[in-house]
Amino acid sequence: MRRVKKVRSLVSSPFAPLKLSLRAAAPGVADPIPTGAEYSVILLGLDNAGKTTFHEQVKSLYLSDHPDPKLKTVPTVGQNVSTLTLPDGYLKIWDVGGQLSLRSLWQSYYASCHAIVFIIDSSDIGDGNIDYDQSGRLEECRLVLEDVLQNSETEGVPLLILANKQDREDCVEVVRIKEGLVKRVFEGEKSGGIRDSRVLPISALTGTGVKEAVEWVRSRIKWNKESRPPVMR
Ligand SMILES: Nc1nc2c(ncn2[C@@H]2O[C@H](COP(=O)(O)OP(=O)(O)O)[C@@H](O)[C@H]2O)c(=O)[nH]1
Ligand SMILES: [Mg+2]
Repeated sequence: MRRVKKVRSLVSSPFAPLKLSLRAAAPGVADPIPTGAEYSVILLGLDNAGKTTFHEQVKSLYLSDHPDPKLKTVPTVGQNVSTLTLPDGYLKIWDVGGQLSLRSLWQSYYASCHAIVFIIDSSDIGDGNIDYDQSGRLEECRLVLEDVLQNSETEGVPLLILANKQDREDCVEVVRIKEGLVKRVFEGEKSGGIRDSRVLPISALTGTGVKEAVEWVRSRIKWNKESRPPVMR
């Protein structure tokens, strides 16, 4: 009876499947997970924003075997997870599906995450200004971002907004995204209060800006560790 309860509580946590699969992958072998402080980062944003491509570049830069990034992505159903080993602890990256039908699953990650990376397709948001432009997916992007910020479980969690696809000629540049979308969301009623935040330009496809993004997250989760302590494993 006690055993059944334990399994159920592990499964109810979104962070449980990896633990279960790691153990299942190596039966009889000593636990491969070393001990240390572990921080979780979730990658959010509309489908097609570039979350999985960004995740692939992060893995290529930070995993010890530097795998080639798989840039031919397919829509993410479920989640892709990786754990980076950094000098100050483990950084676990959760790349979750961004399709409308999957967005309701995001909130199960909020309470346990230490940072949120919200990725925007800068070539699919009209002119990037919510005051004047309702075309592209700008409005959808605004609503989704507000929804994330408004959730009480994301309160105070550092937020990095990545203006992705900056390699494309038809992209909206980062200053316009800051002024036209991000600033307005932050100044609005649905900003969810004070938090550390930053907007950075990247190209997940070419890898430009990916390192800066990870470094920002690293520094901010450390600063915020009194409010959101790491999980010791
Ligand atoms: N030009 C360009 N295309 C990108 C970039 N990042 C992602 N893409 C493309 O956008 C599409 C969706 O990317 P994906 O990572 O699967 O998005 P996800 O749904 O957010 O995980 C793919 O065709 C990618 O090659 C980028 O920085 N520049
Ligand atoms: Mg994806």
